[in-house]
Amino acid sequence: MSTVFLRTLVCLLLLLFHLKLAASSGGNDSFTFNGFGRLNLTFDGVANVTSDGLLKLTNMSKQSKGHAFYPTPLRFRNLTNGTIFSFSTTFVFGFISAYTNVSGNGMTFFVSPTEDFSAALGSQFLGLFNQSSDGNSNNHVLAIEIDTNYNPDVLDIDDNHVGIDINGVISNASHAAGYYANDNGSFTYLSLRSEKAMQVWIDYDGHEMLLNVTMAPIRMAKPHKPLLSATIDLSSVLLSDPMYVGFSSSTGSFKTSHYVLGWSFRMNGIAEPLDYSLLPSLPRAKSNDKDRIAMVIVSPMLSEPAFQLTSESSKDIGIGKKSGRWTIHVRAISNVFCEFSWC
Ligand SMILES: [Ca+2]
Ligand SMILES: [Ca+2]
Repeated sequence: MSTVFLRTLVCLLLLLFHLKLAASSGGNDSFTFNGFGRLNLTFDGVANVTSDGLLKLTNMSKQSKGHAFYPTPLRFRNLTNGTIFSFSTTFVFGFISAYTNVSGNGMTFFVSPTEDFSAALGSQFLGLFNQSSDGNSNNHVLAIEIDTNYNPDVLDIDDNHVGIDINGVISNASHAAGYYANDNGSFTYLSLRSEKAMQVWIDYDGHEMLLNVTMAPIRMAKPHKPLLSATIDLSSVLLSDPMYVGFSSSTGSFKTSHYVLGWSFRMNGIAEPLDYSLLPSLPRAKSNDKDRIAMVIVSPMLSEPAFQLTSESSKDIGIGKKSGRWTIHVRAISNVFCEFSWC
């Protein structure tokens, strides 16, 4: 009798499992997280959820990467006619750096066929790619990057931008972080290093093949004009098989924590607005704990340095005499050192 009962129970559980899969493949998936619980997401690398419900993608360690995924892969393609569904997502994020004036490297929202990013690198690759895989059309990855490090090797426009990435970190389109005012269209620059929470909206119109990315400070209504707007046929990027949605983040030389406070997603519709009153707060780093990476302006007329530089590591920035010449070295980008010398 108990064996029959157990078999019945197993059959029921299998039926429920298949019903869940069917629900996740019907093109109507949606979810909203106003703050996170550990069971809301799956994690990789240093990513985790804090006790107060913050998704913490990186944790103030250098050369790190973290990923968080919605546990169930979602179907982005209409199997009847092969087109890509419209979708929309919004999230609130914020970065906390160990330094007063730099952070790095950034984070992405991504759609990927795999949860396995073990071969991906941090730093400018944002935990999604490496030197070999970057730009490969077989990646089938769409990412929206929020980037705080200027990496000229991957054609970054500056050290404070948002980009649309297809299969690699050389962006198809990118723009300095900020928003356009609804009344007069003027552009307001937003510093990603401000340690203030900000919101991003990503909307893809499958019929128009139009991808819009919009951002604003938290609690501001979504601006009418997107920050980025690009016509992209995602049918060559997103696969027929269900794909994972989530966030990646990486650090390089600068110790930074990258946080997500809330996240909403909807296939074939507008993502449910986040409830700001329910979101956890972005932690504040104590300013007197911070190191300062100085901007260095060197005058060749000086015979001795007339300023004091401090850094958490003499490897990042240093000053001294080399072959009788005063020399400043700055590790500005990953392991690239810049040296300035004068007599
Ligand atoms: Ca970068
Ligand atoms: Ca970039």
